[in-house]
Amino acid sequence: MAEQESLEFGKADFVLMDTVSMPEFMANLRLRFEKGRIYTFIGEVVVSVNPYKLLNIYGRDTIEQYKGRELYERPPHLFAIADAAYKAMKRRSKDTCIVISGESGAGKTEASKYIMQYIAAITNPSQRAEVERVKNMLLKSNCVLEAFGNAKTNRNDNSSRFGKYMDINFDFKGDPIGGHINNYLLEKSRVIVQQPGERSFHSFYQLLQGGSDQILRSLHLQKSLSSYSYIRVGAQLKSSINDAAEFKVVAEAMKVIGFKPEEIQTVYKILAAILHLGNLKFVVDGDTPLIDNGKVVSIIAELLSTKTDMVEKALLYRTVATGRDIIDKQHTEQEASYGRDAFAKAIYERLFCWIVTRINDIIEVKNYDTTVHGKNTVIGVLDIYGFEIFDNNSFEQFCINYCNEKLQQLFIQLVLKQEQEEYQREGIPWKHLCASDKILEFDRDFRIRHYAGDVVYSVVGFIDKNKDTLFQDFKRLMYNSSNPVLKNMWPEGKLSITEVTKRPLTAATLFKNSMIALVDNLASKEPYYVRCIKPNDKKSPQIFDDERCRHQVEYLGLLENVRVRRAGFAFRQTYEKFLHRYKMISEFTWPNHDLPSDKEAVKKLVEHCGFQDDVAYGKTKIFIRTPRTLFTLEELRAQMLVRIVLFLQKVWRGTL
Ligand code: AD9
Ligand code: MG
Repeated sequence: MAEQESLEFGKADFVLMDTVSMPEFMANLRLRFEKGRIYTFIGEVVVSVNPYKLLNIYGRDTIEQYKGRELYERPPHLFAIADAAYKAMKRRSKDTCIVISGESGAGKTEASKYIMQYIAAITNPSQRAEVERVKNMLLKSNCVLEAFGNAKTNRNDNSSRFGKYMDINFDFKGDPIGGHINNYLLEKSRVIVQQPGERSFHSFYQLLQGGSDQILRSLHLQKSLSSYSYIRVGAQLKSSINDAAEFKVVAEAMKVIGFKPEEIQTVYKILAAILHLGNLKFVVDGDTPLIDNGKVVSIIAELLSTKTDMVEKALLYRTVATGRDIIDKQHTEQEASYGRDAFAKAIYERLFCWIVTRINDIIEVKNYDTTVHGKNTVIGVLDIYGFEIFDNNSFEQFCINYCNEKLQQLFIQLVLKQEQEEYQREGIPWKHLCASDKILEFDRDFRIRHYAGDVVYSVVGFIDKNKDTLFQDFKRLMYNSSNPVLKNMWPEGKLSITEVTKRPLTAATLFKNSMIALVDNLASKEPYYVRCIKPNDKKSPQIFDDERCRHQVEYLGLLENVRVRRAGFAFRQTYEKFLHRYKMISEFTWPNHDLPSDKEAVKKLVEHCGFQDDVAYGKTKIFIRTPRTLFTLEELRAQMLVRIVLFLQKVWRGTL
């Protein structure tokens, strides 16, 4: 159990509740939130409540208190979970992952950043320059990704509009040597339209508010947000983020990460081209659509390093192959507007993916020879867009909520079901518990009963977004850009119309496949969980909305989690591994035992230490009920190691 603070702060681990009931759970959660104790354990799971205010609990001194300590030695904290994942990785060479879940605005992204900061702070004690460089890149990449992938929504001023899974690779010493980011489906429709009260991606506002006059002039932009049709909806909104200051921070971060000046310049040009595209109007002359504001086309052509007539052609025509003939088919006005918006969304999405790829190029593990240095191990950190329900829910919410659904199922599978199955397999007496397994159901009006609530999805635009059509002409336009950075983002533009035969997979299929791969990846690692709760919908540090919190506790399955945990065993290990680690504690097992099996040897060791009432013996593993026992074993082991070292030193010096 977690080291107990004064009881005035409530119970630090829900496992310690007198009775496992919703009222008691909620009373403890509320008390701790009101006392500024936003973290509480359920065994090895950390439950976090968004404080909506800065707390002085992430500094160097706090980091020192958690470094190398056992999970239950210190009060609950993200650092405790980060340290546990790190230790498992280092001591047992296990790939681990930290899965952070909770609805939109619950605090996942902030938690993921604190976890990464912790890992950066406790590693590389010898200050190797290359490791410091890697750590710096990993930390700096966050603010760049947030600038281009986050936006103000009605749920969260800094809402992640993409999913992020970051692997941090460690060498045999446990120091970070690189990383890799997987990004999942960016909500690109936000580039062209936002709901009232929301904004587009931060990057646009940062450029307009923070770019120097010279930069803006070169991009033919003016500071006024309301001049640009694509971002007009949220132009007047107050943001809690200082866009102008953030522009400089992001530009500096890109520089430090290793983006070249011409690459950064291209990023700005793409943002500007999108803003200008939004202002393009089509007028109809007879049946023929024409571009109303030709000057804008030439600006776009200049920014994208292509020719004005080619941009115009791509906007007004599309090339189609009819049998052996290739013809230019003129768009209707509606098709032209559709094409323009699809183009704007696509170049933003490409830009985002390119930024991720560039960061990956820079942070990926290089020159690591596993035959010399041993296995390189990984800690993965997952921070994905949270479950969300808006007044109007479309394809994007469908994907986001589907993703959360998958993660919830994984949690049930890993934390609840696997636990029960393991006890059964090992022959440990066990009363079966029913986990609330809520599988997705469809009824016909497109209402889906999700684990976190019912959501009605609007079918308007759904199929279009799923098909995600981008006329091939735009791809060729970009591939033929004389800007090499841009050209590189569009490799498939080199295909001619007759070569493009395959119908691309739909957005939902691609997303589904990426989710299956993600879940498989997480399931192959040792998982650690942070379950985030949003205390109210007003972003207030004062309000603990009982009803809202209870709902989240319910659908996150936290009470079931406590029940499984209380009935269960905190720690289990195969007899062989257990002996390998603790055999020096007992004279019956050190240096080797002469008992008929490892299981018998472990029994002897446990009895010798007096822990027999706190363990159960499975077929292949020992199960330990309370973490305190494990902690004591670790202490005994550490004392013995010191004695062994002293003994060896004496032997070495010949003083024995
Ligand atoms: V979404 O699914 O991406 O829409 P998140 O990621 O769960 O959502 P986020 O981490 O962005 O939420 O937190 C929302 C806001 O809550 C932050 O911008 C902070 O203002 C606030 N927050 C969250 N966690 C903390 C914290 N530990 N300390 C202080 C916090 N403020
Ligand atoms: Mg987030």
